[in-house]
Order: sequence, then structure tokens, then C-alpha cells
Amino acid sequence: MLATHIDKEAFMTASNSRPEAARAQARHPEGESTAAQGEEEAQAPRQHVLPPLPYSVNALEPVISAKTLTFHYEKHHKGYVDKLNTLLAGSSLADLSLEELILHTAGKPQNAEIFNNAAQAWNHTFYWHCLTPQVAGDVPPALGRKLRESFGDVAGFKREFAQAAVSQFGSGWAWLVADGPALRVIKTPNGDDPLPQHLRPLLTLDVWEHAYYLDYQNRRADYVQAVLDRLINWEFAAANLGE
Ligand code: MN3
Repeated sequence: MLATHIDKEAFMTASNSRPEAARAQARHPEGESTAAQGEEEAQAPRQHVLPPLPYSVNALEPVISAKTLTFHYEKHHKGYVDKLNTLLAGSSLADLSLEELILHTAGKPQNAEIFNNAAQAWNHTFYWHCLTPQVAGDVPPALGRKLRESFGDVAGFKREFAQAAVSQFGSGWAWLVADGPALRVIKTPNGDDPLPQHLRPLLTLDVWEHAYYLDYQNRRADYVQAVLDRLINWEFAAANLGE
């Protein structure tokens, strides 16, 4: 398969220079863009694509309404992907994967617009998979053990994560990341994400106002708590441990 071959090449390239980010990248669900849809287009420039949502737009109700999810996915997420393709047209960076773009442009003011849109494209696909309407009862054992080691218990993790999500000033993201053997909670402003820090993302929560304002207005804490209690995809987080 052409796409698989390209993905593998991108992974190998990233592995050589940035192993932590490459491992994170390897587990990013459907976030990888493809260079071409068919062999007849093999010479065409890479087009970043908007991956499908992993559930219907009303699947997360009542915690996240269909109206919020529709705007968030069809306007905001799609907007980042479309803008990125516009920015990359004719650029020397046009052949890079999303992850490669993020690592290549992070911290470079001249590439800030490409970084912001590439990171937001990646972050949103990751975020959709962090949520699920089918929350299982228990945290998978390997993840539960690591959460206890780092936060005392799952409730301790939720408290620290909620604190990060609520205290992020302005737009941004809260993350559970693996930092070597330990788990940590971090927050990032705007489009920033953990990849340039060589941390492995396990979970994220979008705390931009567009993620919750239609449903919760200014009550970000209520959105954060409702998602933590009812929508977290623990199986996805556990899979991201890579163990
Ligand atoms: Mn968003």
C-alpha cells in the first residue's frame, strides 16, 4: 500500500532524529496525511486531509452537544487543515508529515503560521480519539498502575488534570504525557503541543472557548469535569503508553 509505505518512511525519518516524538507519532490515530490517494497521483504534492470523526456528532451528548461538535470539527478543525494546505502550497515543507512539520517549525517565528495550523490539525485529531461515548468502567491495569505511581490514584490524576485545564490562561490544551517512565500533566498555550518537548501524549483536552462555549458559556471548569467523568477514552490513553 502506498500510504503505508509513506507513513513508514516518515516514521523512520523521524525515528532517526527524535525517537520520543516518533513514538508519539506512531500512535496518532489517522492523523497522518497521505501524499496521494492513488498511484496515478504519486507525484502530486502531499495534501493534508481532515480525518473522519470516530463517532457521530451527537454521540457525546449531553456533555458535548452536536452543535458544538459540528462547529468544532467542520469549521475549526477543518479550517486548520485547509489553512495548512494553503500555507504549504509551493513551500519546501510541502512534503513533510504533520509530525515532521510540528518538529521542524516549532520555535521558529518565521514558520509560526505553519506550526500553529499543523499542530492544531494534529491536536484535534488526537483530541477526538481521547473522547468516547462508550466509557468502560475501569482504567486499564497498566495505565492505572502508572497513574497511581504518579498521582496517588485516578482521582488524584483527575484533580491535577482539571487544575491544569482550568488554569490555562486563554486558549490552549491540557495533557497527560509520559516523560520517560513517569506520567505528568502539562498545559500548553494556543496550538502548542508536547511533541517538540519530546514528551509522549496519552490524553488531551481542548480548552479553547470554541470547545465548550456554546454548551457551558464561561464555565470551563464544568466542561472539564464533565468530560473527565463521562467521556475519557481510557483504552486510547492506555494504548498510547505503548506497553
Ligand atoms: Mn479546538
